[in-house]
Amino acid sequence: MALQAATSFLPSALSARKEGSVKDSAFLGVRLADGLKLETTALGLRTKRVSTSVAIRAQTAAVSSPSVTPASPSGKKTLRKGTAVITGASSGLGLATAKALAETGKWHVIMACRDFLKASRAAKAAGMDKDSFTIVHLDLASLDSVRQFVKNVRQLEMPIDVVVCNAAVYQPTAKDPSYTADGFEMSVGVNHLGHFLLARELLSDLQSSDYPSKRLIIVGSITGNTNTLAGNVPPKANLGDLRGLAGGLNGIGSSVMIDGGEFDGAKAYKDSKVCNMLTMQEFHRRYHEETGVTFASLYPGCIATTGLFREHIPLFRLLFPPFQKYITKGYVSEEEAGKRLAQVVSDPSLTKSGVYWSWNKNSASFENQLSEEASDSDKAKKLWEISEKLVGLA
Ligand code: LMG
Ligand code: NDP
Ligand code: PMR
Repeated sequence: MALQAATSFLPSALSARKEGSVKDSAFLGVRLADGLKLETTALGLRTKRVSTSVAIRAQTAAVSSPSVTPASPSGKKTLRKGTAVITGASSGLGLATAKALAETGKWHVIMACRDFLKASRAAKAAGMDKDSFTIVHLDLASLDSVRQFVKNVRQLEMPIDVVVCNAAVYQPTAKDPSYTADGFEMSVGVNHLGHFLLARELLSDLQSSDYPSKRLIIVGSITGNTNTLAGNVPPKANLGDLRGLAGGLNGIGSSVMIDGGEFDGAKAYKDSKVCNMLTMQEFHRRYHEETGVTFASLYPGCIATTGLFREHIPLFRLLFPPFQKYITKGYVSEEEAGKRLAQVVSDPSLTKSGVYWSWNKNSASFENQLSEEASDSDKAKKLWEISEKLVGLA
């Protein structure tokens, strides 16, 4: 029996909080399947169409499959559907990966997104089957939202087989820092600290999954690796002795930059990617043997057309794709990058833990070398311990 996970979120109010109303109506093509067990969850959602924060009453229906591997009519064992949580699946790499996995028919994707309407429209525009995904609200710029997400996702009563920490913000033109709800500089707060808490919380769920290959993937990048040309374009990543992070990255009595320096949005992003790659390795060292979970990171190629560059100047956005296509030749389409990340999620040959995957010119995967800083195990340990304190785990 395949996983029957037809789920929907049906907003009954887009204005004020409106409790208790359950409508069996389609929303943006996502319909609640008949005859399924209903569970109701209130999810706080942010939308770009309305200026104030709104709460959307959402209904979720989920039927989870038995966890044993069932037999097909032919007598052959078939694998149940896997469930993969992907953060930032409303655009770019996350969306392309969700689509690639959903299209196989072997995966149900939990799209962990901060903007429900955007995610819903994006899934529809990508042609994803409405039964192949569930959107659950997650704003990584708030630790409360991360904790609430973990509760909500557990209420779905689906196994969690793979978690992909993909979402990110990049603020190359910001003159001044902005902050998460908990007062951390935004890039490191969202890209690293929000994901750090999420991954730590969901590790037990991964551990209890009976899926043959359970994976936690944290998306990295070449630009955080100073052993490459791209990683040497200023400003370069550098975590220093982590003094700014230890001080809380809040700009009050401590720097907003991990190394204690002046705010630089491009550097903060690259630093956050180093944190992502160090965190993956520290997870591997601490938990691979004990849990059997595969921990991996990757550089999917330069996906020069995604929303990541939305805050860059228009001239950059115009020139960057042709520059990457014709000069560096590092360009990949969103579709190709999505297939690459989908491989790291599901390919039976990519089960090795602690690896930073990259792809060569023929689109073949290989284990890549990280820079000295991004493979520094002492720094990874220190980063882990400070991050634990900042997100309230220690
Ligand atoms: C910063 O500027 C901004 O200040 C910051 O706000 C933020 O936006 C940040 O990373 C984002 O960028 C970066 C700036 C400075 O780079 C530029 O964008 C300037 C562009 C200059 C154009 C040069 C001509 C290139 C060819 C023309 C193609 C036309 C298309 C242009 C498309 C533009 C999009 C990119 O960068 C510089 O200072 C320039 C010097 C960069 C050289 C870096 C290379 C260092 C090499 C060091 C060798 C390392 C050796 C490692 C080897 C490892 C081997 C294993
Ligand atoms: P996009 O901007 O297209 O996607 C980023 C996603 O993150 C969006 O879905 C965005 O949501 C989401 N997001 C941002 N902030 C939050 C938040 N506070 N809470 C929840 N979700 C959030 O960029 P990419 O697809 O390019 O980036 C995806 C990953 O790929 C990143 O980790 C990036 O570092 C990495 N990467 C990208 C490369 C590239 O060339 N583009 C190269 C190497 C790595 P929303 O849609 O609501 O804005
Ligand atoms: Mg870079 C040699 C190849 C190469 C590759 C693979 C990338 C990837 N870049 C390369 C080279 C260069 N870039 C060179 C020579 C320059 C100077 C002209 C250059 C510049 C540049 C800028 C200004 N590149 C950039 C920026 C950005 O703002 C992007 C960035 O740093 O975002 C953090 C970026 C990127 N270059 C890449 C990749 C993958 C990015 C963006 C995405 C990321 O790391 O997530």
